[in-house]
Amino acid sequence: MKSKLFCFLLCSLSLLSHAEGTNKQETDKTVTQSLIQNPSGRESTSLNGLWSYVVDPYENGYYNHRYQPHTDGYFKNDKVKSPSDLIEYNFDTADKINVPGDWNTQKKELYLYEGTVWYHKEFTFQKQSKKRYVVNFGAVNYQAIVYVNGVKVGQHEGGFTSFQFEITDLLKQGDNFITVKADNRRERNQVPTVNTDWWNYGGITREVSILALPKSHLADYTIQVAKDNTNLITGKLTVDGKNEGKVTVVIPELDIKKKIKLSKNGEASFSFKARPTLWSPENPKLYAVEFHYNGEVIKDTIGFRTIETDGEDIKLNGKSVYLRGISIHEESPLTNGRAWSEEDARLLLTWAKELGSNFVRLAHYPHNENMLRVADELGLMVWSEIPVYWTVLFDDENVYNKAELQLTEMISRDKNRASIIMWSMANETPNETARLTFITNLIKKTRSLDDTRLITAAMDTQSNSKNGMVIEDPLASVVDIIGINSYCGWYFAEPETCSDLTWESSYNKPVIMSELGAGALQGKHGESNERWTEEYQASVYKHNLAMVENISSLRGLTPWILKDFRSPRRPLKNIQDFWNRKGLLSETGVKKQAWFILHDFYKKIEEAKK
Ligand code: GCB
Repeated sequence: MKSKLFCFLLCSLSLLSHAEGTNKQETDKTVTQSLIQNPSGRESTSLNGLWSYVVDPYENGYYNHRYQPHTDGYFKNDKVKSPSDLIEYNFDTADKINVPGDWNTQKKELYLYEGTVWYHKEFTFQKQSKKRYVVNFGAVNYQAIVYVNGVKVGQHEGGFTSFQFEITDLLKQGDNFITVKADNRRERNQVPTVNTDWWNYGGITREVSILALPKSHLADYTIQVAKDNTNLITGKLTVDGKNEGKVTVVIPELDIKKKIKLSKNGEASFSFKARPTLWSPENPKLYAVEFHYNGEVIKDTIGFRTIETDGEDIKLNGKSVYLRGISIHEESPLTNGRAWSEEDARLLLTWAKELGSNFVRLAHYPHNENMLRVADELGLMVWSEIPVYWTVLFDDENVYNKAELQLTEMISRDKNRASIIMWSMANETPNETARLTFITNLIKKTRSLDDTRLITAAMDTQSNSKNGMVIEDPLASVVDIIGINSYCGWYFAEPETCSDLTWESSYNKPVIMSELGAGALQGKHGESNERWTEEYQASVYKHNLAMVENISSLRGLTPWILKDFRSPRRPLKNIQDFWNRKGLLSETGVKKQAWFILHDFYKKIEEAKK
């Protein structure tokens, strides 16, 4: 297994060297890898805190005047040694910026900036000879090239997933430096593509740490109850390094201590009997689970549950559930920008609970790990999604590879979170053949990585026949749960007409109304037919909620959206000012009238269940 991690390192390096001399757009191929599972459960050194930064709109620190990569770019961290030296950057005197954190909301002048920023941090490190070291980035939006002590260790593309590089040989005893070229330029062949409806926050937006691992370590594990038998706990183990024999899995509360023998190549599948209390929103039971291997004890907290569909029903632990959901972007009033911390996660998800939710749609990209861990703890079921949004280039193989990489990294990081019940492949994609092939391939990949969760996509294409709406996007036939985004009363029709709008589905699958909503500026009042007033938004909710009650295959909804969020598509002065105003809460968390309408609706549903 040693080869896996090293391959990642080497493959990245070889891709980089291949990339040199070519134009940036051609360097897109990235390597799929399985991540070191549970970085926060490992011995680690945090690199969070203040980093120096240099803004580099022309990528001067990377390319020379012939647009060839420099061999002595900013990553070399060269210093003036004699007064005649010409060096046009200096990380020692450069301004500082917080990591994690987007640059847009930390630096006024970078609010709308899109391009390269160099991040640099110097740190002292005590290396132990028996350890291997891996640098773990929670996320960098969108492209990152990472250098340790002036040497490239790899590159990563995709703004919302973790990535890691082994740096054992590059780390020094004592003084070290790490440099990251972060580039959030939007390009047509990216995932997402150039146009979205959210802010393109740039930078090192999630935590950074160096993991200290035994030479041979348990790189990856999966643990869950068997799909068809909740008295059986099953899993998989993957060791990286020399096979040291056995991994011990301990679940103290269930009196479990199992020694699992590894195969020659350092892998094992296991299953043993146990009777865990199952995880659910009513009782989000989590167990402390430990993995002991080669001197390392990895601690995790794991919930056990099953999820399946049965005709038009969604069944959690064998019982039908109705998903009282809400959509959420990864933005918090605590940061005023991209959210990343446990506090941010707790604030957002506590609001969702207060609303009466048992389910959240984490739109439109994989959120930070704290969101999933807090969702596990609070008992919120989760829809987790990759940014295959609107019109990515569906007929471009490279773009497919990028989407598949993000999907793989999302599943690799989060497969042990009980809260996640469905993976979403895409949002509002056009009904075209290339699109269907692209998403069908993503679905195949998902099922090969995780056949225990459900697959969904939010769809956009419904025909408005004489009798109402008909779900007829062919994507509906390849997913397990049909997500429908529909803005009756906002993008089409008068709000009052929505109550009577009918929906037809011929798929015998559960349907979730994955978006509905309307914009309102918190504190703006008027008649219920006046756009942007709280009354208008409340009226849209009232009539849409009447509509959803009549959709027989509907098993839940995730209205758009918990909180106002930044979007450059929303310039209307004194109303939007670059905020999408469809939040039930203002950007600072003040409730609008529609909040109470949805809250009462969810209360009614919950009470009807009793
Ligand atoms: C949608 C998109 C979402 C937008 C929303 C809107 O259909 O899925 O990303 O933000 O509509 O506000 O228009």
